[in-house]
Amino acid sequence: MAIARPIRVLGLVAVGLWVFFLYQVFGPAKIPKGPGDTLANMERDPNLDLTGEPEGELWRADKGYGLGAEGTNRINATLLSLVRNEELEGMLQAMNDLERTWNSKFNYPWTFFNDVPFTEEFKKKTREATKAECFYELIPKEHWDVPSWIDEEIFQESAKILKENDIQYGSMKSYHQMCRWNSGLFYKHPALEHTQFYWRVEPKVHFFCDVDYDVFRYMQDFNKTYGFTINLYDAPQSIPTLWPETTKFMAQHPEYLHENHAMQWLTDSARRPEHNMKANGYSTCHFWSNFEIADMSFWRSQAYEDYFNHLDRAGGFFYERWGDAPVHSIALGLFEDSSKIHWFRDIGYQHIPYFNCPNSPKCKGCMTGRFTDGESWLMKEDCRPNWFKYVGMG
Ligand SMILES: Nc1nc2c(ncn2[C@@H]2O[C@H](COP(=O)(O)OP(=O)(O)O)[C@@H](O)[C@H]2O)c(=O)[nH]1
Ligand SMILES: [Mg+2]
Repeated sequence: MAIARPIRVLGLVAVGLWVFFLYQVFGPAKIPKGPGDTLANMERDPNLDLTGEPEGELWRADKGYGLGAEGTNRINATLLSLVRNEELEGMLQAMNDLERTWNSKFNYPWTFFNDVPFTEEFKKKTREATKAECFYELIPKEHWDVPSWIDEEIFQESAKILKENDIQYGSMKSYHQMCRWNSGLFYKHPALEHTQFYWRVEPKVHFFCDVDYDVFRYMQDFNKTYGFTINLYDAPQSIPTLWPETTKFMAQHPEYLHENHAMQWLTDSARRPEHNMKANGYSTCHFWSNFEIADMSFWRSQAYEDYFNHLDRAGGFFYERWGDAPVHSIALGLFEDSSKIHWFRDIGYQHIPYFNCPNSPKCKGCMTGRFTDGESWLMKEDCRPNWFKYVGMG
């Protein structure tokens, strides 16, 4: 009996679909190429879980946080921004976000730093964006200038290599100066001599969640040295000799290694082996330092002073593009008790193109659990899973 053609076609399609189904179920297991390669390979983001304030007794803004002398509960801390006059609009936007969500309740001062004097317009507009005190500081030449031992010709040659490797800002000298200043000099500015804690704020960043406790008091009371929101992989070509220099330094100073270090996080090679290989033994994982809430006593310690001087002499701030983020992170991972490093999961934050966006009724304007609003391949830049794995979510 002849079967009508449409029925034959339908039958063939049905058989084809059945074979495809069986192959999906019983076929070879799919090997993920790496974390974040596809959206399906992402681990569950802890930001999807309901997030509240940190546990323990917190200081509220109901008393002791008034302006000036009334602010008896404020501790020795400042909001801190290195910024250019041309970035005024972005600075105002970041200030408005942080004032709205936090500082209008606690009135911590703002300290602005620049390598050239701030304009009157910059001072006027930023003063208008806060009730708190504002300070405007010029960076001393000897802190900003390229050090005498850096050779201009080698710098220019190195800049070409960085460019070939697509390292952003590689040939922009001021970017190298900025990274060096943020690594080892900002806390030596005379204006910060009597200040212990800071919260670093960059122009154009966003804050999304109401924070109703004194974050600096939290750091102090719970014995925290460093607070972060985002943890990333770095471009290995920007730091090929940072880890080798670090291991040289550690061989000279084994006494600086803290017994509760985060070496496994620093040297992990399981998650992104090629990164570890190209960075010569460093995972490249780092706290993204455009956000940092930290105790400057750590940077002022002998261990960090010696480490920074070693790196500074090695020249990689200019001949490579060592960032303050990996430098700070390596030092913290080696010299500090890792339980003193805190993930501020409750502070909603964005610096293009990454977010920390918790699941909390206190947050508005970001999508819960979203890590990036850029291309999906950026997902693999997330190193938080390794921090959580080796150290935890404290
Ligand atoms: N005063 C001053 N600030 C700078 C300079 N270069 C960078 N910054 C600041 O350093 C921070 C990081 O620079 P940014 O351009 O945001 O770098 P990115 O975040 O790595 O893309 C920002 O707060 C900038 O305002 C500079 O030459 N002078
Ligand atoms: Mg920036």
